This record gives sequence, C-alpha cells and structure tokens, in this order.
Amino acid sequence: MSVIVSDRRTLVVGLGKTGLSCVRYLSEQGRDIAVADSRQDPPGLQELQDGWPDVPVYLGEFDHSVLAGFNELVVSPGISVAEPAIAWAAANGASIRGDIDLFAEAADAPIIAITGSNGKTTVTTLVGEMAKAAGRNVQVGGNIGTPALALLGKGAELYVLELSSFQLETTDELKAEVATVLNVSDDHMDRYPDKMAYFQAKQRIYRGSRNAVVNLDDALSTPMARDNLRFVCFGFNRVNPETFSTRDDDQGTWITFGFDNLLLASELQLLGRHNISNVMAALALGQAAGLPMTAMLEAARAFRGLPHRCEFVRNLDGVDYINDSKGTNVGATVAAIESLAPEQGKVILIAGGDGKGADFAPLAEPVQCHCRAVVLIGRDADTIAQTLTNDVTIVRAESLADAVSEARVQALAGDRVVLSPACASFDMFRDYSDRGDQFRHLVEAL
Ligand code: UMA
Ligand code: ADP
Repeated sequence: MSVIVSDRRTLVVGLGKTGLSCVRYLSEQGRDIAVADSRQDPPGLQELQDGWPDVPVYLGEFDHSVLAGFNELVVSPGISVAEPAIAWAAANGASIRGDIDLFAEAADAPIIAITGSNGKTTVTTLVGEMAKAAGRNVQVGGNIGTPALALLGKGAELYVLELSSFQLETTDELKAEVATVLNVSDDHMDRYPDKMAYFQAKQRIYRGSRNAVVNLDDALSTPMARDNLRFVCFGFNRVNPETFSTRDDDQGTWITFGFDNLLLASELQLLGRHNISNVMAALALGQAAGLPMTAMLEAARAFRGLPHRCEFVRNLDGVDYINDSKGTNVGATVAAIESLAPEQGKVILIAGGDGKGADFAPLAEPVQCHCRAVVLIGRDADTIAQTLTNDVTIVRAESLADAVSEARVQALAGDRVVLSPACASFDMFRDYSDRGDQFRHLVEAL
C-alpha cells in the first residue's frame, strides 16, 4: 500500500459530542480534516453534513488504508487508544491526540482539572459555584457534558474541567494550574487490561501541573512524578498546616484549614461523609487557584448537591428512600452504604446492572455490617449475589418496579432504601438518569 502524507492532515475519530467540537475547532483553525466513525449512523452526522459539507466522512469499521492517509488522529474518549486500528496508526507513525490535548494548547486562562473514580461531577460543579461566588467568569466542562473545546472564546478567567480516564489517555500535557485525582477504585475494567492501566491514565492529569490537590485518605491520589509540584492536601482528622481536614468537638464535625475551623459539616446540605471529602477537595482546589475563602464557604453552604447522587426522595412509613443511581461502580456504592446507614436502622440496598467487569468483593463487608437486605436487578445480579455472605437476605427482582416493591416489604421503620447499583444502567435503562428518574417515580407512587 502506498502512503501519501501531506503536510498535516488530521482525522477526527468519533462523531459524538467530542468529535463535533473537534471538527468545529479544527475547521476554525483552517486545518485539513476528515472524520471517521465506526458506526454507520453516528449521532453527529447530520450536524456535520449541515455545517461542514466539504469535510470527508468515513463510516463503518475503521479502515487501515483510510487511517494511513493521516499523520494526526484526534480520538474521541469513547474509543480506546488500544483499539487495534488506532494502535496500528500509532505504530505507523501517526500522532494520537484528544480534544483535551487540543484544548490545553489553546486555553487562555488557568485550568482546574479534576479526575477520580468518584465525586468528579460533584466537585467540578462545586468548584464552578465557588468561582461564580467569587465573581469570576468561569467555564465548566469536560466529561461533565460540555466538551472542553466548546468553552474557548467565552472570555474565561478560569476553566474547571472534569476529566475521565478515557479523556486523559490521549492527553499529553495539560499544564493545569491545579490538578487532582480525587480517589481511585475499580471502574471501567471492561476497557482496561488491569487496574494499573486505569490508574496510569488518571495520573496523566498531573503532567505539567503547578499544584496538586492530594487526598491523604487515598494513596492512589498522590502524583507519581513530583517535579516542581506544590501539594495542597485534604483528608479526615489530619489537622496540619496547609491541609484541609476535619476536627470533631461538641458542636459536631468541623471542616478545617490548618488550625482554623472553617464550617460545620451540619451547615452543608449534602448527605454523606464522602461529600465532606468532596467539599474539602473543592476548597483545596479553589484555594490553590487563588479563590477567596469567604466566597468558597458561601458556595459550599448553598450547594444542594446533584440529582441521582445520594438524593433524598421521600420518607414513607418511617423509611427514607434515597436515589444514588449515579453509583455506577463499587466504590460509589460502598460510600453510599457507609454514609447513609442510619444510626438505629439498616439499609435495604437495590443494586445490579452491567458491572463493567468489576470485582464486587469490596461490597461484602459494608453489606454485612449495614444492610438488612439486598435486592438485585439486571445482568450481573448473580455475580453480585455470589460475592455476598449468606447472613443478609438477598432477593432477585425482574424489574426496578419489582425491586422497589420488594424493598418496601423488607424495610422496617428507621431503615433506608438506597438505590446504588454499583453498575452501569445500559442493560435495562437509557442511562443512569433514566434509572434514577424511574426510581423516583416508582417511590413517589408507593
Ligand atoms: N463510539 C463508537 N464508534 C466511534 C466513536 C464512538 O462506537 O467511532 C461509541 C463509543 O464507544 C461510546 C459512544 O460512541 O459508546 C460515545 O463515544 P464518544 O467518544 O463519541 O462520546 P461523546 O459523545 O464525545 O461524549 C464524550 C464522553 N463520553 C464518553 O467518554 C463515552 C462524555 O462523557 C462527555 O460528557 C463528552 O465527551 C464531553 O466531554 C459521558 C460518559 O459516559 C457522560 N463518560 C464516562 C463516565 O463518566 O463514566 C467516561
Ligand atoms: P463522578 O462524576 O466521578 O461519577 P459524581 O459526583 O457524579 O462522581 O458521583 C458519582 C457517584 O459517586 C454517586 O453515587 C456519589 O454518591 C458517589 N460519590 C461522590 N463522591 C464520592 C467520593 N468522594 N467517594 C466515593 N463515592 C463518591
């Protein structure tokens, strides 16, 4: 096969939200581009044909002879760089990049970059609220929904980016003002060969960063390479200079910085201990980026949390019903069980779905300690059941409606029914928000 490579030809791989944002950005730069998507009818096709009719599009299985004509591939996060066709192009000299890499080159204001297995969206949103409270023009995006490149050109004084491991795979050097890996627990094990590969993708967020926000309660949060990085730390019960932490006294649990009390956890509107950790992380990120403390604390007090994340739905017959549909991995569900277990009662957990290849073993102990019953739905119900002990009642349900009815039967006054599936939703629902909305409607109808 003869390969003709012109000066700089770029293939945008993927025609979802990210792909379209790359097409828009690269076209504005006057670059010679084409688009490929492995699907026959990708979501952005119509918009591409309307907006950029001259851009060539290759649909269907990636073809080596097409890829060979490009010396740069800008790959969407939904496609692994280990995908054989992408790996082939890389081995044949193409540079593999992503939208965050392009964004990093063009960004004209400091970047706060946030990754982690859990809490990304909560912390990203809260940091955005803190910056707004401080009167900054802040642009918030990335994995949270708006592609990073769509944030450019809006006069930002600060960017706040939620980044997934998928996006970080193709990010060479972000040069963030401040970056964090909030925590690491198993997720996306259907995409990575092992935990190390997932961890290494997350660690790329620190490349070229000036400040690192480090979670002292999770060793995997610490940057592997420390060159010239200033650390701001957070963690429970570690009152120290330059550290965001907590201290308990007769008024309750204080969030602290250094030796100063900042606010009481009871002033927050968020449920759960993990959300205290998220608030500490947000304060640390904001402080490292120069946001004033008073505005940050005001925003933390006002923040009501996000739907589908430990969200209170209703109390019926003395039982709280909680929607944690965004608990799509084991770490999130462990946090939900431990945070939401009532002092007097127990948790009735509704879990199950598509486990993405996860090891469910870490659920066994919290379930044993805090759950009265577990109601299982979805594809991986049996796999989860095998990891739980016999001491807790396990019930299978065919549908979410059956699961909610069954949970009501199992619950006693003082208990909490918690939907926190530890799994993705795609085997039974459109997405996690569809699952959470259906749960809320079912519970409201009880
Ligand atoms: N796909 C193909 N063939 C292709 C290209 C994509 O089959 O050639 C599939 C992917 O496997 C995936 C779907 O299409 O199933 C979407 O992939 P995409 O890369 O086109 O996704 P975008 O629409 O660009 O959305 C992406 C993020 N999606 C993913 O990483 C899968 C969005 O995060 C993000 O909001 C958006 O960019 C803007 O930055 C979503 C997500 O699920 C919410 N993220 C994962 C998570 O949070 O767990 C990582
Ligand atoms: P992400 O964007 O990383 O998925 P979210 O803020 O959307 O994070 O929360 C996802 C899930 O993780 C929810 O179930 C939420 O209750 C749980 N969660 C949030 N913060 C944490 C944390 N710090 N540790 C563990 N679980 C968390």
